[in-house]
Amino acid sequence: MKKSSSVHSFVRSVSLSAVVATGAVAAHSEVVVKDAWVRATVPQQKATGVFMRLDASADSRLVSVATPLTPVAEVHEMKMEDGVMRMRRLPALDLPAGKPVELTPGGYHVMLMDLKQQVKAGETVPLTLVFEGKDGRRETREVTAQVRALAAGAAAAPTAGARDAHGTHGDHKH
Ligand SMILES: [Cu+2]
Repeated sequence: MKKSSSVHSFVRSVSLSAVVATGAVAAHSEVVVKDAWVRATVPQQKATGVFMRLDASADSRLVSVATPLTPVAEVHEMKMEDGVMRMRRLPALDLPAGKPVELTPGGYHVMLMDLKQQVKAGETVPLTLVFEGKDGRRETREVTAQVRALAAGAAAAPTAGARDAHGTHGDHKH
């Protein structure tokens, strides 16, 4: 008995990542994750942002993110409204087919909150991303994000969020 070719739809674009699927999966969405990075924190800072580029081959959504750094990781949107930078939580981030979505400081981002320790430049952070296709099928992707500091000159830029400001002190004790 040969269980041969079920419905095989060939993945048109060759993915850079290793093949995650175990077995034949019919026409599922393939999301390519690029340049994932986490903004470094200063001591006592409780929140930071995760950024990346998501390129979906079929309509899908980023529905959750998990990391060992904290149990609280949310997808946020930041945008200017009436001259004020506002941030809100999204239930999911839409990833239209063939239209890359950038998560950037000042835009969409994954917010890590309740951090227990400092996140230092040069470290790497494992992330587990869960994508959901239009058919409701979920796919889990493991990626490694690099921790980077923002350039010193960019300190005034609206970045990982208003919450950051509360943890920032003007005087340095060290
Ligand atoms: Cu945020």
